[in-house]
Amino acid sequence: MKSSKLFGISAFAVLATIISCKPKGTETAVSGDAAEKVYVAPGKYDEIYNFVSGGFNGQMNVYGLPSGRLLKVVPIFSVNPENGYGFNEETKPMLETSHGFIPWDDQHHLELSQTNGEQDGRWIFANANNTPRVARVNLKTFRTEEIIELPNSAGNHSSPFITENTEYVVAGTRFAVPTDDMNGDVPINSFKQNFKGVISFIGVNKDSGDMDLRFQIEAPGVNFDLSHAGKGKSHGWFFFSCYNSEQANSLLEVNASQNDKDFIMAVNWKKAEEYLKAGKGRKVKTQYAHNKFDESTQTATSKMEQEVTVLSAKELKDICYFMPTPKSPHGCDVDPTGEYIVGSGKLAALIPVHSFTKMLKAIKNKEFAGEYDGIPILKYESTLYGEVQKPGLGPLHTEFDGKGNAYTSFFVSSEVVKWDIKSLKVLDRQPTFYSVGHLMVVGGDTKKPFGKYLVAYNKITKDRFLPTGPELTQSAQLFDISGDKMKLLLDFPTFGEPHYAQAMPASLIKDKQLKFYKIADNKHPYATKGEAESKVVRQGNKVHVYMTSIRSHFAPDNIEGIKVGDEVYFHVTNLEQDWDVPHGFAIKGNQNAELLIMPGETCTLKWIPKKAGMFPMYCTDFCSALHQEMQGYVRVSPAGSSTPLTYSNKKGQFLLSFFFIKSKN
Ligand code: CUK
Ligand code: CUA
Repeated sequence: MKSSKLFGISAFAVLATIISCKPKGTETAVSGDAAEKVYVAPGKYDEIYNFVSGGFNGQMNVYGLPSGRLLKVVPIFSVNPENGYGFNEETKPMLETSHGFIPWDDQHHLELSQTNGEQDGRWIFANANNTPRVARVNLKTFRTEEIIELPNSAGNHSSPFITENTEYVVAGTRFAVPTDDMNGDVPINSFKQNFKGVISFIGVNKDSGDMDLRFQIEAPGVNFDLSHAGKGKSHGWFFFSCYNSEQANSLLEVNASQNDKDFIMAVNWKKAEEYLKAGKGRKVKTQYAHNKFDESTQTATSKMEQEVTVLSAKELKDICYFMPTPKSPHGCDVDPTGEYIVGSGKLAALIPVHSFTKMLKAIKNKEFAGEYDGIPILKYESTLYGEVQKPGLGPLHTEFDGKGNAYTSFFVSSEVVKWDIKSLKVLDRQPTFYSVGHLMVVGGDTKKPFGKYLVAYNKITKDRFLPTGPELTQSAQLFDISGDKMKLLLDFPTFGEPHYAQAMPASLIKDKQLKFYKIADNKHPYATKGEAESKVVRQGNKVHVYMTSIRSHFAPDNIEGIKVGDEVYFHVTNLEQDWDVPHGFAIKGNQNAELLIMPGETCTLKWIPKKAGMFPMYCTDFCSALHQEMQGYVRVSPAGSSTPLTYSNKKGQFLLSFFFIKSKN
């Protein structure tokens, strides 16, 4: 903010800076009708769903816009005690990887599925940065349905971006590493010989959404940072920004900031598909987990895949091309027409815009400026459409409004800048509070942006919200971009660290939500479809409790004959057949989490009692006036004791368990 004169900030903003020694902003930046524009009256719905990445909490947060109201937190790469995700037996397999169970990750980018380059409201994809994975969340249930791990990768950052018909979810690796079929136990300073940057093309089944790792491309060892698919005329191509073309392996802050230009790598994936068909790939033996949640059994399974096909960019000369791009580019964004490819160089004092048409011509005419590790480098002038001059400091990301305008976030100068794609002229700039990372226009990376709102996701908020100890909330700022000038409307706090986000008109999915699971369709192997069927079954030291829940009791609600050393599985089926009537389940001392069981669903809590005694269990979700009555007891006897296995059904009778099955051992 201090360096405003450098960037030609409007007189208005300069004035605001002079008046206040500390940039206060809100009073000056927010116009009188802002409150009216974000006010959603009680009983009214928001206009937009905003899906915001949770960063290091591994979750996705769903907000309504323009109100900024938090609607839901969806666990993806995280365990969630609120609903048992990652803790109950059904969902534990979702977090399996080749490194074992991982209850956490760093979630940066979200991408909504598209048909013909427009949002279709079916799924949203999410990346895990640390242990490379891509997830698919179903937008009918707001549940994570599938997670696939990515081999030959590390730091899955330029991910998960999709092609215009969701043919592929694409993921580029941030850390170059030796591929899984090489010995990774090599000196770090052998980077240039041994380290590769691999990008993954994950196929998506049109109907089911099921993902499969179709192929990978092995590219030089640079750091792929972000990417976006071509669209329209550039459909069939994918663009990846990369930094560290210096191939430094230490003190990157200095050593990876030497070159004036790094690259955007253009990938001809249609061509790559041809090579794949022609059998040009090398089969790499590796291991990666593929986890799927089956809605009919309501249970996830984890499968370890063993092989992936890798195409070499170096050998297959015409699938990858480097476009020089100043300097350490971060965002890599393609405008709605597919013609303009915008690179945002973190250390660049301008924004380069490449032309897809010029790029094709340059490839055809071999306008090369040499090679980089076997990959042709196109001449900067040959692909460049033009540069936005003096836009701001530290450009990161660009989105589009579909009306010929681009919006770029500037981390260092802490602002959002609107510019004209054709003329490359800066049209407007607004300060953010403070240090914006990603920004998002509703539908802003599709062929048809909705274009009414822009949200800036800020890294620093000191002095904006009530303080909360050493760590302050991060935030989002909503702008109205319907007019010539952007107007700040609202600040709202966010969960975790927000990176990229997506948003779409609520009308796309609002009336397509699953209201409950049909009990008749429940194929869970331990489902109990009526109270009369509730029972307790001992198999050696394993005890399976087939339990039902309905307002306001469990069946059975008293169990005796559990012994120390038993493994008890509570398979609780929620018999309700109505919208938004979950029941909870918890038992004293259970070391995992509660269950939160949706109507018609079955969930399993594993419980290993450690000592003899009386263990109350109860429903954790206030489900009816008699919710507090929804409780029961489990009596635990010492190991080897002779307490018979009995349980009570609804009528209060105690039944001796006739389901004693001898342990196979
Ligand atoms: S990002 Cu991951 S460092 Cu700019 Cu997409 Cu925040
Ligand atoms: Cu069921 Cu409270």
